[in-house]
Amino acid sequence: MNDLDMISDVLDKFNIKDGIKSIDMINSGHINNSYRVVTNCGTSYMVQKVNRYVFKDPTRMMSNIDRVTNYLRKKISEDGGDPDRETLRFLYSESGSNYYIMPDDSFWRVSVYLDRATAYNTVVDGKMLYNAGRSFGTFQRRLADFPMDTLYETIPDFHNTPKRLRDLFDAAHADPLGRAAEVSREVEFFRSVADKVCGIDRLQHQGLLPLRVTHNDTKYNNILIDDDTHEAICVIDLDTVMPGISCHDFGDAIRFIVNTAAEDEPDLDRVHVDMDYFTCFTQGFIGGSDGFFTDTEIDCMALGAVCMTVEVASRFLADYILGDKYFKISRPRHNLDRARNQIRLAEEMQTLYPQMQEIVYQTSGRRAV
Ligand code: GN1
Ligand code: MG
Repeated sequence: MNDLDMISDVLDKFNIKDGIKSIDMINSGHINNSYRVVTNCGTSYMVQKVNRYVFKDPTRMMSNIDRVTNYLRKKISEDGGDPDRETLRFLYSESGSNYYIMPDDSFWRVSVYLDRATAYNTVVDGKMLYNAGRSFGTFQRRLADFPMDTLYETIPDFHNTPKRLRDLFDAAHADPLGRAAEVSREVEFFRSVADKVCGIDRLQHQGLLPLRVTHNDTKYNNILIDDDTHEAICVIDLDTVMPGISCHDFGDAIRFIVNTAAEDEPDLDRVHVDMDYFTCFTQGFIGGSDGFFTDTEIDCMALGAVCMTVEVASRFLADYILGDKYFKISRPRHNLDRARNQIRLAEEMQTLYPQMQEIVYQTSGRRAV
């Protein structure tokens, strides 16, 4: 059965009985299947089928999400905010959990859809970027005292950059589909930057960078912007919230935001780093953090941008070599286009690294340690 035919049965399991008025597929994510469903009463829900190839144990992911969202609700209330607008609320199904496994083993969840708010796939203005930066920073701050050890690792080694690069080299070596020859230049790029981009991982292992509860997928379209106020109100896509490194959250957001082209733009001449956007987001994320980050974290933020761009490029390329099993594609060579795009972006970031570093220092009022 396809997803659309199942949605009404899924809603039934979540005790939503008022009939479906409309269903729209949301195409921005690369992993789960997401639908906005409006019922006849006019209530909107986000209905999602979780990707079980990517999330091997989605029940653990939903347990993380349950505890993190409940914790955030308390923190938001304490801050005088509106928990129903500033964090996600997942519904409980007839089985008592915040998910439901259908007879065909598909894994579903339903959350309240926030109206009058938009997830943007492209940057519209700097003020919104600043707000997004603040909001991702606030997300980490609010979770600073969350008992980190109780969180499951929803995808093991998710931002383990050395392992991601090893996986790519192994994929190129195994070359099951004969695709490695055409990407030998790209694979060489990863060998040339490996030592540099693994620097954050080394510092973390030396105990110089703290683990925090981080989001780990801070794409710009993973934040909802209020249609009226343009405030970044709610961080969404909590699937990879787990212990991580703050510079990775900063860097992953930057790699998406500063790109003057879409992440999968095949014309590489259109791919550049927008330094104004870099500044806006940095001012929100770091400037709005009231000294939350350590000096070493500040020192690694710009490197985090290069690191996350290289890492996701390696993941796209490995997926292309292995037959496009992880990221959804909508055309042949889509993952190769994405990988080449991100490599180009990372190359330009390396050139601009001193300027990025300077902006981070100026914003934080701190210098290299
Ligand atoms: C995926 O789910 P989505 O589309 O927000 C991926 C991220 C990548 C991103 C690249 C669980 O994010 O790690 O950075 O694509 N999420 C997962 O666009 O692998
Ligand atoms: Mg995601």
